[in-house]
Amino acid sequence: MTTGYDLVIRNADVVTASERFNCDIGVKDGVVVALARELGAGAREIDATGLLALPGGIDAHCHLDQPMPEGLKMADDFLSGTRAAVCGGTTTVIPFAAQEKGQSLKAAVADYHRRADGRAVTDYAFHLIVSDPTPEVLERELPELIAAGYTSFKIYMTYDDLKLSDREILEVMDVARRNQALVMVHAENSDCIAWLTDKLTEAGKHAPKYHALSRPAAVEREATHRAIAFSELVDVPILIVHVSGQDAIEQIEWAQRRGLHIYAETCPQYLYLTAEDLGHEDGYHGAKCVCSPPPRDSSSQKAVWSALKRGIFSVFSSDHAPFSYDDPQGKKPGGEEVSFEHIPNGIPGIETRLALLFDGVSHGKLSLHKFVELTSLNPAKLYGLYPRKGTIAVGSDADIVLWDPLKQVAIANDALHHNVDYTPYEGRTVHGWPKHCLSRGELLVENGRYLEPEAGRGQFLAAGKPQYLDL
Ligand code: DUC
Ligand code: ZN
Ligand code: ZN
Repeated sequence: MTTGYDLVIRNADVVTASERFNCDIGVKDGVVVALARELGAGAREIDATGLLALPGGIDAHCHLDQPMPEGLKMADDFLSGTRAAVCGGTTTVIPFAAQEKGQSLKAAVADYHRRADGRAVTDYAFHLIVSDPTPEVLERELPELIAAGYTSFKIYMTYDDLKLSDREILEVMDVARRNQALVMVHAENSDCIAWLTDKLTEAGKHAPKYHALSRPAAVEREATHRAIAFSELVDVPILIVHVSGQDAIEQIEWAQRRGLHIYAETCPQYLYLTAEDLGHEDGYHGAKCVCSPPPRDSSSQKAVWSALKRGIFSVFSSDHAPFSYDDPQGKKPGGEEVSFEHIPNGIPGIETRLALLFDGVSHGKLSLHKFVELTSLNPAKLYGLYPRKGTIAVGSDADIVLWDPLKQVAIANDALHHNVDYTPYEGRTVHGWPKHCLSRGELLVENGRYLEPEAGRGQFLAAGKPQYLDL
């Protein structure tokens, strides 16, 4: 029996994806070493009476300090982004090391490490973004990077500077199959978007609301179906990211019923925002909610809640893509209110992700176990971090969040810790909020107050191979 704990959390109501039990949690050297009643004394003790002890959240889709095209800059780097993450109950982030066309993938990874090192306060792994699958990338760089702990990569079916042709998508998926990596797909049809955008702008339609009309559900549905077909042809599991609503969900359910390994992710914006939030003919404030795919309508919101509950989605991420509103490098490029197709895509959400989903638990839309599965266990498994991350168990990192399930919080940007000048959820009240947050046994947030941990304490996590989930 271990004695002399660094930390003991007393009377914790521990909840994992499958269990709920009341006990003390003993922590030594950053790792959970005991789960039992009446543990011996710890050098430090936390009383968790009345709180829920959940595994730290894993935000498996967020963008931090990602290099941007000329003139644009993300508002959050690894310090402000992980600070906001931990204040919202997230203890591991997985942002993207993005390859520019013409750039070596390894150079992109090295550059991204320089951005994270000395800055992150939570642990982090990297996904790759493959935008230029040259023979060198496919045959040498990707297999070597996968072996070195970068076991997931995102590909785009849209955006001129990122998109791959159908042939290139097949080649990348084939590398994933041969090396057991997971391909994440941004599924929107590029030519449809370009055609619709031209029609809208030629008709003088430039307001942010037209962003949604340039990327209707059919655009996402078609690309989702095509990605599924490619996955079937190559015989490799894939994960469709940021699924926005009913149409794409139907495609994914259809594939899952056929026994295909099609995983899916959704995000808070598809539960809480609609296309109406992109505004009306006049005004530019709707730019705050411009993201892709765009938010849909209230019936799609219901479909997303239902698919979360039914296990169609495996992962719930923020897709935090931080551009400030009043910022010439953000939502007003060059200081201008620009036509919708030039507004940088993405909304902030790294700190509010978990509380927004937890509110669904508080209102009986989702079980607490499903919450843990979607926000911690499944991303840990799919992205090769389990069992170090994703659960509370002997031997796992002591990434533990003590939630106050009864606390009501009216979300206000002034109280958030990111570096963005707005939140799309301003004024929305949620039930349940993280009270204390520990990363590897170190208290980073106490009573909701950020304790200013040392920048750079976060460790890089070399990811293992994906552990595929039953669907
Ligand atoms: N895709 C993302 O994954 N994030 C932000 C914008 C986008 O198109
Ligand atoms: Zn995307
Ligand atoms: Zn994203």
